[in-house]
Amino acid sequence: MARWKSRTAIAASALFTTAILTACSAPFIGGGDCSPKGGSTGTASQVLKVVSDSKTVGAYNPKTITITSGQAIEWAWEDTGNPHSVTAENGSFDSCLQKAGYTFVVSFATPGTYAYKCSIHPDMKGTVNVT
Ligand SMILES: [Cu+2]
Repeated sequence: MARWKSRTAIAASALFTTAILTACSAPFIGGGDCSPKGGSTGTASQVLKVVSDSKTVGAYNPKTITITSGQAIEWAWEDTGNPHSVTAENGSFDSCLQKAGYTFVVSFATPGTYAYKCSIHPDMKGTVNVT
């Protein structure tokens, strides 16, 4: 008499591996189709760091900054793990996705509150208050 064993355990293992790979894939938007806009060649009065963060992947340090109209801000990328962007909510400036070592200067001529974010990390936000 012959006895046969079920091998469904192998199929279950393959399905589990596929699920993990799908969850980890993230789109890399802006690598080729995004051109930086709204940048300035002027001298910045303050420098913000673009750093890594354990909760939001990336962060702007400081998150909120205040300048007077006519001044400029420089963002300096320091996160060596992930690319990030400085993208204005109103579309006026966009650095596109950049890596550590990159710098981006934006000059603000008009008083107001300017919200910006990273194009691929929704929890990565910052605000520029121009008085
Ligand atoms: Cu980011």
